[in-house]
Amino acid sequence: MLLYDTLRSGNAWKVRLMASLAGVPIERRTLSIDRGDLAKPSFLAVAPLRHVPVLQLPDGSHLAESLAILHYLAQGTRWWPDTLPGQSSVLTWLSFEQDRHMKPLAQLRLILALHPGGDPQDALCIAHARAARAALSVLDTQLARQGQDGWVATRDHPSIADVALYPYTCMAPMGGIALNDYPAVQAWLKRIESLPRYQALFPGQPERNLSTQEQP
Ligand SMILES: N[C@@H](CCC(=O)N[C@@H](CS)C(=O)NCC(=O)O)C(=O)O
Repeated sequence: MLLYDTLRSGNAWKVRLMASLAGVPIERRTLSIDRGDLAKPSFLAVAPLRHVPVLQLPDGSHLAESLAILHYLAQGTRWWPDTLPGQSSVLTWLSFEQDRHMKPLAQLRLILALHPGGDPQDALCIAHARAARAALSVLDTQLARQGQDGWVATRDHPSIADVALYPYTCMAPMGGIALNDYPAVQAWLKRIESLPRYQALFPGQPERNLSTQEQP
């Protein structure tokens, strides 16, 4: 399968992480927002939502949205639970990720790290920081409730909810959000990074997870 991504997209990182953890081989077609690749007709033809990630499936069709792609890749694996309560709990945390978690963290990283020159005292940044801290507090409370070795939605085994929530939580410090106040989150990040076949933002270079460098 072929993944359309960009080098530093956290939403595409979710997909590459999931594919690696589930042992699904994927090829990458890495585009550049700065070069205008996402506005080109060749990309728009396969990406009606005009965002990465997009995954080309074996039948030639294209699937958009990171969480839909995680759901696709996890079928038949323990990353998508086989009980209705388990599946429903995963959906709860996927909704949380899109509704309250990803956007403020992604925007802060974009404004303050990837496009340097942003002002953390700007009203928009202050609002994003407040929303990001509120989301991390919810996540920390949930992880503490799940126990020392527990996972976000399903206590005994990680699910696609853990994969979905990992990248932007891990990269929160790039947007000025320190993780020291969230001990259960910090321990959970380490558990994810210890999983067999964990994949860093730049494959094989976990020390660059918080890097602003474009070079591969
Ligand atoms: N809800 C979407 C969000 C995807 C998204 O925001 N993608 C960003 C990169 S991380 C993008 O393609 N941005 C292009 C642009 O802003 O022009 C998902 O979870 O996949």
